[in-house]
Amino acid sequence: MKIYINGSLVSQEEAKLSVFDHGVLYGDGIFEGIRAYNSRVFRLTEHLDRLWDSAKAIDLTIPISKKEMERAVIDTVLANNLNDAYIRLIVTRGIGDLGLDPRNCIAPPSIVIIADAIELYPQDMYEKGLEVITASTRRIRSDSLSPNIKSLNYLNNILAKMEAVKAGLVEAIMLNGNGYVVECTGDNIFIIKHGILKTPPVSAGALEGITRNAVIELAKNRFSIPVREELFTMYDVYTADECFLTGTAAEVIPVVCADSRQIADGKPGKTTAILIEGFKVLARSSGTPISK
Ligand code: PXG
Repeated sequence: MKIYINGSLVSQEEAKLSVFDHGVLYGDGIFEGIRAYNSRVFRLTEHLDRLWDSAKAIDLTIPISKKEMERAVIDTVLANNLNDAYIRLIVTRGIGDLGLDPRNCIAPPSIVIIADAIELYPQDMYEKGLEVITASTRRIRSDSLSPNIKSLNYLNNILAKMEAVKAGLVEAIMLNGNGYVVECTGDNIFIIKHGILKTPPVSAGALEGITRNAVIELAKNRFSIPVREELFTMYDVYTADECFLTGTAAEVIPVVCADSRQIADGKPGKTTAILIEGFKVLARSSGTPISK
C-alpha cells in the first residue's frame, strides 16, 4: 500500500507521524472519510469543502490548496490501483512540544491520505436491517466542541460505539443534551412517518453528512418525497413507519429495531429500499474521475 504523507507517496512502513505531532498528543487535527466508486471519487468537492471548514473552525491553515489536495487524493488512489476505495484524509496541527499551545507547532500541519479497499457491511444487514440501541453517552454539546468539526478527537462517538458493540450491535443512536435524537456514532439518522422523511437539523448537534445531504436531495428532487429537518425523540423512532441510517461507509442502511422495539413490521421499509437503490445509482454514476 502507498500512503501519501506531506507530499510524498511512501510505503506503509515509512508512513509515520512524530509522537510530538499534536494530532497524536491532543487529537488536534481534522479528517474526512471519502469513497470512490467505479474510478470516481464521490462528492470530493463537498468533502474538501467540509475539511476546509473544519480547518477554519480550529484556526488551522492547510498548507496546500484545495486543487492540490484533490490531485493528492486522486494520485493516492491511482498509486494503489483502486477503482473502489475508502479514502481517509487527515490533517494534524503538526509537530510541537508537550504543551497545548498550537503556536509551538513549528512544523507545518501534516497531511496524510490513505486509500484502501473498502470493507463493505455484510449484505444481510441491508436485507434484514439493523438493530440499534440508544447510547447513554450523549453527543457532545455544540457549544463545547461543534459536532460539525470532523476532529481527530472522536472519543465521544467511540464511547457510544462501545455501548453498541457491548450489546452485540454495530450502531447506537446518540441524543443531544436535551434528549433529542441527533445521529449515530458514524452515521446520520432518518425516520419516515406518514410519508414524510425526517432527519434532525444539523443545529441539533449532528455532523452534516455528505450522504445525508445526497439522500435529502434524492428524496426531494428525484422521488418527490417531502423532507423535514426537525427535532424528534426516541418515541418517534419507536413509532416510525421506517428508519434508516446514512454514512460514507454504510451508504443507506435500514434500521428495523430500536431498544428492543420493532419498527413497524420489523422489515426494511419500501421508501428506504427506493432510497438505497437511488443512492447506489447516484454514487456509482457521478464523482470526480480518478485519472492522470
Ligand atoms: N455522523 C458522524 C458523527 C460521522 O462521523 C457521519 C455522521 C456520516 O457522514 P458522511 O459524510 O460520511 O455521510 C459520520 C461519518 C466509518 C467512519 O469508517 C465514518 C465517519 C467517521 C469515522 C469513521 O464508518 N464519519
